[in-house]
Amino acid sequence: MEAALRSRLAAAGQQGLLDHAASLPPAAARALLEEAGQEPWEALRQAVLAGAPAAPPELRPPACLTLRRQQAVGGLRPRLAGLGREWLAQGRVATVMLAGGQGTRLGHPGAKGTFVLGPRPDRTLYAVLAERVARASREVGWPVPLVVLTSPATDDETRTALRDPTRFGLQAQQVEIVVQRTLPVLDGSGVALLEAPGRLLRAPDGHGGALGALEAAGTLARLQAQGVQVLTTFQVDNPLARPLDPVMLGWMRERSLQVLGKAVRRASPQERVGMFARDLAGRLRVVEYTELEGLPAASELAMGSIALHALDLCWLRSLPLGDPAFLPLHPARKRVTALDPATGAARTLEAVKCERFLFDVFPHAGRAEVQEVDRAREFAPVKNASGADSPETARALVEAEVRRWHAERGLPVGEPPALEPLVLDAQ
Ligand code: UD2
Repeated sequence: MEAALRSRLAAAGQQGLLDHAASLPPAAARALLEEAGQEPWEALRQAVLAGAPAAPPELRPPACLTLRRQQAVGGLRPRLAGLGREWLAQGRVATVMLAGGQGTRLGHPGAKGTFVLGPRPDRTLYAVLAERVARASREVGWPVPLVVLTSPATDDETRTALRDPTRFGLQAQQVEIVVQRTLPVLDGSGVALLEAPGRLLRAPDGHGGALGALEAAGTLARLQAQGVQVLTTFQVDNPLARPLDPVMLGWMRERSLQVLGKAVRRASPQERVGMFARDLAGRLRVVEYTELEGLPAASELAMGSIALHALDLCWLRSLPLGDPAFLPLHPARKRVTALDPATGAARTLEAVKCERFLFDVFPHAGRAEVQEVDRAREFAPVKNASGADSPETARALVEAEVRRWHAERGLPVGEPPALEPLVLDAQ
């Protein structure tokens, strides 16, 4: 085995790893080679050297369902909301919160879900979103399963924050935490980096890794056995996310869709959102904002993904989720601190982490649509420490929505308004 592995690693440009292993005590060398033997070095190196998978050049803007405009048509929204609430009440829906990312841009130490959005000190992103799932569950009379995807970088803190789900109004067994895998980080020439002697430098494998992790953990099979038909996915960094939106679920049900993605009109060509598009075969896809450059149709694409998707679980499980090569690798440059094996000292350098994206399953769906939503009501990203998509802009958006929500119901609102969970609504 070892000879074959050594020649495979050498052929994949990892001779440096072999040289480093030779400098280690035998047990450490064996452990390192055993770990290295599990990794897709050829695909990683290809991603680093060739860049992201090229999007088809003939992409066109997708047709969009804009329920806001249609709500006057015979009360479509309330009817869909009724269908969605029925599915929720029947236990047909589960939701996955994506919380494995390293919130580097926010400058928040640790798991982004523990970031306090305020105004009260207990208003963390985890609290605001977990309470929203709890409130919606109470409204429909069913404890909707909440799966939280973490990575080794966020798992401990997340388990601590969510150790007692009843604090957020959830039932004890309503929350499941699943850890995604990681992938080796490479330098710009595709060579593996070390975190410490005998230890590869690694980073989370992208939220596309959620699917393989959920399948491997048996979560998808268990949910399906419980009668769940739709999995919605949302991000921990959007305090206005409505993962159990009955209108979205009703449309999914009405149209027997396999995928429904929520979108907002992109605010500017620079807005950091993936863009929905259809290829010539009519398949829906999202082109990430980091990969739009040079795309002929880029300027025509208007609908940006807010990373809130509904996925048909039976269809999802028909895909080869367990095959690591199923979803393409997307390289992203990132400054890291790695060990210089030659000197044994730490060095900071521009490296490449490779991720898989959840939305790369969209082109495999025969029936996939896009629902345009109202940005002010559903999208308040917390990405950067200041400026656009910052805690300040997000807080202002959430407060405005909480005021609007109370005003629509003729309810008084506290000052400053508590970021109380925005519950299910069809407005
Ligand atoms: C994401 C979307 C972008 C747009 C935007 C809206 C992707 C790749 N890009 O941009 O198209 O929808 O959000 O705000 O989705 N995460 C994990 N595991 C990982 C990596 C990320 O769980 O290995 C989570 C992370 O915790 C966060 C979300 O995925 O909740 C997206 O994080 P990101 O930084 O990868 O993507 P971003 O915010 O640049």
